[in-house]
Amino acid sequence: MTHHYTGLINRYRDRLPVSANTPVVSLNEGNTPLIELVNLPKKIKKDVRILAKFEGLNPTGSFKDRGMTMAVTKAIEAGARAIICASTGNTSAAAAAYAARAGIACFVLIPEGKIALGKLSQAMMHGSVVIQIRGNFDDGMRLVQEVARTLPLNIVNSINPYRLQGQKTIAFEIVEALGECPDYHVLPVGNAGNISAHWIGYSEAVGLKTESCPNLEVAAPYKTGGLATKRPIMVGYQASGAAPFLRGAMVDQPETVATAIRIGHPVSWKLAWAAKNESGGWFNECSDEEILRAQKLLADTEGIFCEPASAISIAGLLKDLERSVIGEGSMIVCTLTGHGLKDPDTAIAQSSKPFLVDATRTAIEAVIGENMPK
Ligand code: AN7
Repeated sequence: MTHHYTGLINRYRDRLPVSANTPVVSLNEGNTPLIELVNLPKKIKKDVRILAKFEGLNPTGSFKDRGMTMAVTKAIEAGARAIICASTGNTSAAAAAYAARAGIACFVLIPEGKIALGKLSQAMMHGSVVIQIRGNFDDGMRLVQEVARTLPLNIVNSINPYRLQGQKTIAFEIVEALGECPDYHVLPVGNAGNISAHWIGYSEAVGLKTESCPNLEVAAPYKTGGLATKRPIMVGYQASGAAPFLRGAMVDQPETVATAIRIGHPVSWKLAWAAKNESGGWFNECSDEEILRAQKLLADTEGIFCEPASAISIAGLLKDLERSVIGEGSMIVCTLTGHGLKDPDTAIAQSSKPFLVDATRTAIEAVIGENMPK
């Protein structure tokens, strides 16, 4: 028996829709750290435990790798030679990387000018065909479904149920780390696949069925239970300018600095409502300002650099702790969905500028003198 970790399909193959003959396409994704926030609870003077599941440490820097290893593996198993997705950035980065690994073609549709630089560089670098559209993610999602109707393309957006199957494994890892489910699980909601996948995973961990699972035929031979005894309350956060779950209706012109979740017509609409309702949870919204403040706060106080869309987990949690809907004594896990390096422009724009001085010892000592803690 080797202890070398080889990705989430091999780790959880008895809980995933794969057979011994399935040709696994993996970059050793998953197994991400669950990091306890040690400074933030003190800073906000709340007696709570907050644990961050840092999905930014996946191979392409976001949680999308969990879904993509499954989606591309099943595409290869079915003989596919090309995959396609619409994306706000991270899905395209993951699709491009796993397609490169599998040796198949990859087409990505992205909204012109509205994806973070790191993500664009990934899709380009891995050799996918990058198609910028004069439209938003929702237009791209519609177009992908239209072209895949006639062309031999395998869609790897989260309407592909294998994506959610891969992404559910995050819940297994959390339960194994804690020995139980947390009281609350908080996370960003964009296209709404991830909250649904979390809920599927937690439900399977305790052995309960859920309306969040889209298509039980593709699910594992339903091997469930035995990992935990109760499910968490699920709380989903949306950017105020792109908050269909708060409005109770689709949003036609979504806008937010958190471009990853600039989505107005989420495809997993029904599944996410099921996760919220079955768990007794709720949705809340945050302004762009609150999102950026939380991103900076996390980076400054805990040394964890996540992208703006991920920081909404923290922004929303701070609000819900403030208004005491999440009470003292609670244990909360928050998913930090993507790495801060994905979006260097937004990070630089909100940080203090570097000093520029002559290359002399006096100049350096002057800056140190002004900035040394007293
Ligand atoms: C960092 O890449 O939809 O609610 O096309 O990149 O499952 O959509 C990204 C979504 C949260 C929202 N955090 O997850 C895409 C895309 C980050 C993200 C979300 C996304 P879903």
